[in-house]
Amino acid sequence: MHYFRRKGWEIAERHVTPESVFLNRRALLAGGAALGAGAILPHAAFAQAADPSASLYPAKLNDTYPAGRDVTPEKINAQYNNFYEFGLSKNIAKAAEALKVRPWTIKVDGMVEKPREIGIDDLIKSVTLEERIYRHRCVEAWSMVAPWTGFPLKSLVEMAKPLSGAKFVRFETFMDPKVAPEQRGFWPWPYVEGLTMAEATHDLAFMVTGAYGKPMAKSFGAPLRLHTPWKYGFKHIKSIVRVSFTDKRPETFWEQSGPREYGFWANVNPAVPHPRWSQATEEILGTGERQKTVLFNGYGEWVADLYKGLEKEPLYM
Ligand SMILES: Nc1nc2c(c(=O)[nH]1)N[C@H]1C(S)=C(S)[C@@H](COP(=O)(O)O)O[C@H]1N2
Ligand SMILES: [Mo]
Repeated sequence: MHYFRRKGWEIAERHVTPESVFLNRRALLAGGAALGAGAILPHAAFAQAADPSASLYPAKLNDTYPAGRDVTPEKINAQYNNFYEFGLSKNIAKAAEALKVRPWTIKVDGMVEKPREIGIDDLIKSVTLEERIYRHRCVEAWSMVAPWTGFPLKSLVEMAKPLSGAKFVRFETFMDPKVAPEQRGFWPWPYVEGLTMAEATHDLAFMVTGAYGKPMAKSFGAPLRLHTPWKYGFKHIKSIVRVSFTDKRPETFWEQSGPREYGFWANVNPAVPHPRWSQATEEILGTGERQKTVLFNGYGEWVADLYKGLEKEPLYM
């Protein structure tokens, strides 16, 4: 565990990142020997039938929000993921194959007219899929550009018919320690994220079902993940099984794990450093090059108004 002596941004080993260093360090402090010891189940045992939604891809490109940068090659992106349920390295694609993504049901509950459960394929059929090319900025100071396929989160919100008192949307990832080895450890699983209603109904907030013109790989968070490109990557919760409407701000996985380092808002801001590293620049995944980080990850003209009157909130952690 030599890397604990280094600072986050000095880490040379590609498989040890600030977020996972954080999880690891806390595990060691607590004597959590179980972390990282999970067995990876044999890949072939989980071979599955073809994805029933496959014929809906590729979908038409919506270019309202130009990425302005090159798409990260699929080969690079699909081998460099944060999905801590399956391990603390970036190299979890094989382990994530253990996740069974059909049948898959999403519970929609809380402050809604009528709580319900909806199968992923019924959900996909009830919307119009489109492609959007989004920039993605991880809090660990790397970035990529991905061609996602999906639908605006606001269509799901409309479908859910939230009550007028609902102020937040809470998202939850699957919980299955038999499949996801890290969920056998003591972290506050399942992974939870949240948005305000204003954020969730903003046209940029996107529910992702596919990537690179086909149903997305499990490592990307199949069959349903969130992408809010003006926020740090940890907001973009993967493999969602529950969407709840509430009048209380959800306590997220990262707020519970490290409240001094990771907050609810998590808007990208180069001027506000993470407590352990600078956010001024980012490494462009797959290139070895760095570029300057931009406020709201460059989406400010569309989202800055969401935060008027909230200046006292810790909007950038
Ligand atoms: N359930 C779940 N969702 C998650 C994560 C995770 O560990 N578990 N990691 C987050 C982080 S830190 C990032 S940067 C992105 C990574 O998405 P990618 O693997 O598609 O690049 O997923 C986010 N969503
Ligand atoms: Mo991240």
